[in-house]
Parts: sequence; structure tokens; C-alpha cells
Amino acid sequence: MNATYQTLDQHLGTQTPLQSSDQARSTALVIRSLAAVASTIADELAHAALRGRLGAAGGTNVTGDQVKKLDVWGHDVVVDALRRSGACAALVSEESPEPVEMPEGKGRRGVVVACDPVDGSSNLDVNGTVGTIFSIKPSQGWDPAGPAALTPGTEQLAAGDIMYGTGIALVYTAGQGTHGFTLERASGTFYLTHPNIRVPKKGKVYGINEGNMATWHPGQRAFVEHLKTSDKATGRPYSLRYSGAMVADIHRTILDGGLFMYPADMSDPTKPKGKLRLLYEVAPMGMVVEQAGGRASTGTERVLELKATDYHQRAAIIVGSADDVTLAEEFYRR
Ligand code: FDP
Repeated sequence: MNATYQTLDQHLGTQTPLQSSDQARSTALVIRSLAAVASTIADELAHAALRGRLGAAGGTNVTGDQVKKLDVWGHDVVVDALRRSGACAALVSEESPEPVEMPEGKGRRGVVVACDPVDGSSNLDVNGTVGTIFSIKPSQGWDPAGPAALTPGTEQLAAGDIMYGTGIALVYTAGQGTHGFTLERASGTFYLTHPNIRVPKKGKVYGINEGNMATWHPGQRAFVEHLKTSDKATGRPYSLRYSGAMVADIHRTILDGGLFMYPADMSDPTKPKGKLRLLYEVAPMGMVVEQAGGRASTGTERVLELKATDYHQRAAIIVGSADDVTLAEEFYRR
């Protein structure tokens, strides 16, 4: 390497919120374990076609998505790593209907983790980008500890994601800014390459699955129409970029600004239906973006204040540059 970078381990030691209690230290341990698993997942993804790991595992998960072989494998390696850490009391995972309770991490110092081990799995079979998302909350000493995951996102001790792209990037926040690391594959070490990321106040790019437009709230439709309308003074039209993996779309958004949106399906206006999962997609990415100076909203509410009643609850999300998210909310109010 041409420069000297701080390692993830060293950086975790600088974060004040991670030093204050046994539970804070457990949070750092969990982040270390997930970073170690990232190397293993990256290697498996890179060789999936050669190791017979592409394609469907057969069946659907609890939220009705088709399960891929790599989803199941990813869940198993995350469970193993968290058990071994001795710091996790329960794991809420996309691939398990009920929380996986872990006796190894019970007690006041344990944390609960919500994780999507392989997010964006429809990209798997086309060699597209995927990611891992994690959220860490206090277990409150509960046994079973799973219900402690249902508290609002404001209770998160830390959150982050790992993006398996051309490089492997890990982004995390423990409530003291959002920081980005790049994996040096040969040593399996994450180095701090993007300290204290700041989302530009306003962007030029939006990411959304426009194929769903017919189901959107009228305010959402009008907002996207606005972004596409030319107006030099306000930097429009915005460009559209959409990878199909939340982690990749939000990674671009925090670095370059703009918006990532997965609004609710309002086909039945009395029953808005989000797609993305609150505990292991929406809330953790909301914390990552807020800690970088951006905003995360459903269009009408701050996502970090949503309280879950179900482990796999879905929620809408409009996330990114503060001014752009605020403007989206104005369109919802009109
Ligand atoms: P996927 O279904 O492929 O796992 O859960 C999520 C997710 O991917 C996100 O990562 C992604 O942003 C979104 O769903 C893509 O959904 P659409 O295919 O409906 O656009």
C-alpha cells in the first residue's frame, strides 16, 4: 500500500461510545466478527459459479422471497461467527422466521444483532453487487433476547454494511460519525479509507425501481417527475442509477449525494406496503446515513423512530442528501 491507514481494529478503539460499558465492548466484538466473516463471504461470492453455489436453494423465506443457496450459506456463517464471538444474545436474520437465540451471549453485556447476510440476492446469479447489513442493539439482559430487537432504530448501538463490489467496503457507525473501510484481501484487514463520511447536502442522482410507479403515493410520483424535469438553476434533471442492491445504491448515495428510495406500494391506500425490512435493512441504513449528515424518512416519518411489532416488518424508505429528502417529504404533504 502507498499510504498508512488505520485498521478497523484500531478505529474501533477510538470510538468513545464503544468503550463505555461491557455492552459497548460487545458491540465492538460483533463488528470485528462480522468484518472477519466478510472476507469469507467475499471469497465465496467470487467463486460461487465454480463451487456450485449459484441459483435457488428451493423454497421462500418468511417474507416470501425466493431463497438462494448463498442466502442460506451466508446465514450459517453469520450464525457461527456470532456464536463464537460470545457477545451476541440473539440474531434476527432474514433467513430465519424466529430469532436465533445464543446462550453464549446472554446477560447484560450481550447485544442483539439484526442482519441480512446477503442483501440484494437477485443480483447473485448475474455477478452483480450484493451486501451484508447489520444492526446492533442492547439485549437488556432479556432471555429470550430476540424481542429486544423490536425497539426503534434510535436504540441502535451501531449499524453498518459490507459491500461486495469491485472492492470490499465496510461502513459502520457507532453514533460518532460514519466511517468507511476497504478490505486488503491478502491480509484480510479492513483499512480506514473514508473517515467521517459526509453526505452532500443535495445531490444529482436518484435511485428507485420505476417499474413500480403505478403503485406509488401521488406525492412520490410527482416528486420523481419533478426530479426528471429540466431546470438548470436547481440542477435538474437528476440522473437515475439503480443497482438492485440496497447496499450498493446507498453506498453511492452517501459518497455522491442524492437519493435512494423504496417507497410503499399504495395500491390499497389504507394498507401501505413497504418492501424493505425495517430491522435489518431500513433502520441500520437509516442510522448510517443520519450519522453521515443525511436523512432517512418514510416520506412522512423518520425511519429511526419506527417501532417494529414483527421481526420481518417492512417499511418504506427515502434516504440520502438532507435537502433532497426534505423536498420529497414536502411532495408527500402537498
Ligand atoms: P433483493 O430483493 O434482491 O434481496 O431486500 C432487498 C432488495 O434486494 C434490496 O437490496 C434492493 O434494493 C431491493 O430489494 C430491490 O428490489 P426490486 O427488485 O423490487 O427493485
